[in-house]
Parts: sequence; C-alpha cells; structure tokens
Amino acid sequence: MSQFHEIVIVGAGFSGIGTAIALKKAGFHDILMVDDASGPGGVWHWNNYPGVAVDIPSFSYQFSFEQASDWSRTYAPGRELKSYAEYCVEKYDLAKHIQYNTRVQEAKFDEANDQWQINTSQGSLKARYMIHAGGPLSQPRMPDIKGIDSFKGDVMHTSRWDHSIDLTGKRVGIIGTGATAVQVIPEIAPIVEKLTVFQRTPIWCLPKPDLPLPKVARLGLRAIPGVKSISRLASQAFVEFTFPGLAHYYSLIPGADSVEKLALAWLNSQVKDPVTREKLTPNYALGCKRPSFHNGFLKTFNRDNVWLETNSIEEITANSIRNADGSEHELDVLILATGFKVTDVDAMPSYPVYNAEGVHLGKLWDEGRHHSYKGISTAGFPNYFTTFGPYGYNGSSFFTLIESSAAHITRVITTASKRHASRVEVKKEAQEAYIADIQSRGHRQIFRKDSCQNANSYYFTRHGDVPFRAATTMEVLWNSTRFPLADYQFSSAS
Ligand code: NA7
Repeated sequence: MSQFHEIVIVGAGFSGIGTAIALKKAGFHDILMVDDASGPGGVWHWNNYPGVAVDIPSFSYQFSFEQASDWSRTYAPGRELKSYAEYCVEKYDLAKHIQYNTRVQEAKFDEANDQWQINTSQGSLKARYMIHAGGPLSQPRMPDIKGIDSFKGDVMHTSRWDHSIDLTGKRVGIIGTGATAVQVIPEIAPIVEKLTVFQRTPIWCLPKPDLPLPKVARLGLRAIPGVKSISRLASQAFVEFTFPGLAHYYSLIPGADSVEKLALAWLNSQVKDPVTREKLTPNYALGCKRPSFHNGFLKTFNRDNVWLETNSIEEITANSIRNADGSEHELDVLILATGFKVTDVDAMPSYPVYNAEGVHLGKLWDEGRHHSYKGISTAGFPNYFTTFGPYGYNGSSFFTLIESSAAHITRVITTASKRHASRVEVKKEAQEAYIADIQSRGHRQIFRKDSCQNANSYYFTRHGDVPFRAATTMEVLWNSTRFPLADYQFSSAS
C-alpha cells in the first residue's frame, strides 16, 4: 500500500524548506519532504570540502522573512549555511515532514485519480501534488576520462569529500577550476607536498569583499533599528547589478565590460609568473559562465609546490595522470572538482518523470527544448511543479528564486483547493507565450557574445540555449503573485 500525501516535495535543501514553509503558512499540512541525504541543507549538506563558503553576500543569501544576525563573515562559510538550514527546519516545525535517506527513483501520473505515483528507495508514495525542489547542482559529474577506474590512490569528488583522507605531505591532483576548485585550492595548497591543478578552461576570478563580522558588528545588526534592512538592501543591489544586471542587460549598460578590465587587473596583480598568468587568462567574456570570487585563489599559483597543468588529460593510470603531450604527474590523491550535471537528461529532474501519455519530462526537455512556464510548471505535466525549472532563474540570490517559486506554486495549489479541483495544468499556449517573451529579450544578454563558445559553460544546454529568466528580480517577485490564473486549467477527475 502506498502512503498518500497531498503534497510530496522532493528535496530538503533550501528550496524544499522554503516551499514547505510557504505551503504551511497557506494552510497546507499534509506535506511529505523526501531527500536522499541524511540531513537538511541540500548543497550545504553535501558540500563540506575545505574552504566551502557562499559566494553571494550572506545578507542576500538567506530568506527575507528569516534574516540572521549571526553570520561570522559577509560571505558565510558552508557550515553556517548548514546550521541555518537546521535552524529553519526546527523553527518552522518541518522535521516531522521530512523523510531522509530516501531517493526518488521514478514518478508517474495516474490520470484516473489525478495523483502522482512515486517510487522511492524506501517504498512507494502517492501524492496529489509533486514539487521537485532539487537544485541544479546536486548530481555530481564524474569525468569520463580513460583509465579513471584504474587509479590506485584515493579519489573523491568535491561534493562527497572524504575527511578521513589526510592530504598532508601528499602529491595531490585536482581536476577542474570552477567555483569549487577556486575555494579548495588555496586551502589545501599549504599542506600538500605538491598540488597539480588540471585546468581545461580558465575561470574569471574576482576579489571578494569577504570581511569578518565581529561580535560588535553582529550586535549592531541585531540592536540598531534599520541596520539589518540597510545591509540587506545594499547587498541586494550589489547582487542585482553583478548577476542579472550584467548578464541580461549587458548591451544596455554602458561600460559593462569594464568589470572584465578590473578582473584582468586583479589577475595581473596577483600572479607573478607571466606564463602562468597567461594560462589563467580566460578567452571568453566575463559572464559567459559563472565567475568566481576569491581573494586567495590566483596568488596560490605563486607557490613553489603548485603547478598549473593546461595540457589536456590523455589518461589516468594506476598512480598518475598522463597528458596529451606525454608529460606525466605522479599522484597519491585525485580530487575531482568536476562540477555537476545541470541540464542533462538524468539530472533535470534527477529521476524519470512520466505523464499520463508516458512522455518522459527529462527527455522532452533534452530532446526538444527546455521549455516551461516561468520555471514552475510544464504543459502536459499536471500537478507537477519545479522550483528551479527552465527559464525560471534570473541569476540573483537563489533565495529570491526559492521565495518567488514558492509563492507561485502556493498560489496555484491554493486556487485549486478553493475551486475543488483535483488537477491543475499550465496551458500550452500560456507556456509558449512566456517562452516567446523571455527569448525575445535574449538579444541584450551577455550570452550572445561569440566568445561564449570558448567558455564550456554549464549555462548553455546542448542545443546552445541559456534557460535563464531574462528579468529583474523585482519583476520576478512581482509576477510570482500576480501571473494570470487563467494561464492554468483547473479540473476534477470525475
Ligand atoms: P563547475 O563550475 O561546473 O566546474 C567544473 C570544473 O571541472 C570546470 O573547470 C570544468 O572544466 C572541469 N571539468 C569537468 N569535467 C572535466 C574533464 N573531463 N576534464 C577536465 N576538466 C573537467 O563546478 P563547480 O563545482 O566548480 O561549481 C559549481 C557551482 O557551485 C558554481 O557555479 C557556483 O554556483 C557554486 P570546463 O570549464 O568545463 O572546461
């Protein structure tokens, strides 16, 4: 017998937590959240590698309705985000709703009953509504490199860090130079014997205004009226300009590429050796792929025990990595900072979802195009919602996305409940009109630059689309509670 719940939320990261809070506030209590982790926090549960920290200011990287005053830095370390997730679970009484160590394996829509049938690693479930609250960076990408399984030393992906492996005095190789490697490399370089960094595409790395928030500053945030709001406002404005602003309104902002000049000047000031500096210089426009922020990454390459390898990897052997030019690096430990599957068919969503006609959502998106209505719902998939779906995220703080998605989903489910409908589905014409509108804004985005072809950016799908929402955060938030309800079809099973 399958357990029935009115709402099943997949994921107990911040997206799941924020959505559950919104639904509970709206009066829905038969909610089950499932997560394959053993605790809450999503990416902040899984990513506990040395140096892990947020790279959006903490004043923005939190719920607007639950602003903390005790972040230790302007950019909080990962463990504080994990604690914040635990705090939210406790404060909003979510623990009783969460089933951990449960991986969703498949979901099918049962048209006769207007319910989702969900198979999980812990048995089957039924739900009136299913909300996929999995983030885009949850499925580790293992590199498909010849011989990887033959390596005899220790191997770990950064999002599954094995703290029992002592790197002290070891010869360590790290593959990848994305945002994660940027944080790991400066932390481990001082303790290892030798660190070889295998770089395929250089990353734009900017300085980070990462300052400690001593006790007195935290006291000020708590006690002085208005300080918290002003800090949040300043932080939101900074995030809005540097992410959605520069990305989506690139061609409209005079001097937008001056940020790139600043980043180059920073690179030149940090790296002493001109050859290494050249190797670290990206050949694509800043913004084509997610840039990084770190004050110590670039200068780590001045260390005698750090080598930047840019020849492509040919093969991994039992104890080394061999490059295409024949050079070889002997290693004791191999770290895979190789990122995540983002828009791959088995990652978005991370389990097969079939509608009543047997259409597989991941394949529909992958083989056709990644289309949805505001990132939330997809025509043909009734009672199924995504907090992070195609063309839903505008690139600002992830918490803004969570709150706007939760507001949208809550509004739809509340309306269905008021109308005694058991099925709600976005209309195909509403979805198409939305996609046409959002894509018509694409010409002013940075992603149209030719040099983006050199970036190897996970922003792009294999079709070359960038399924971001080209909109300001104000527009996204405003719209999340005012979109036309007529864009949805509400009906009952019989
Ligand atoms: P990213 O940003 O996807 O970075 C992954 C890195 O791994 C990137 O440098 C890749 O090179 C490299 N990579 C992946 N596969 C290979 C193979 N097969 N060979 C060589 N190099 C490879 O993931 P992160 O974990 O760093 O960051 C994820 C997000 O977390 C980040 O955007 C922030 O939002 C927080 P490539 O660039 O593809 O050439």
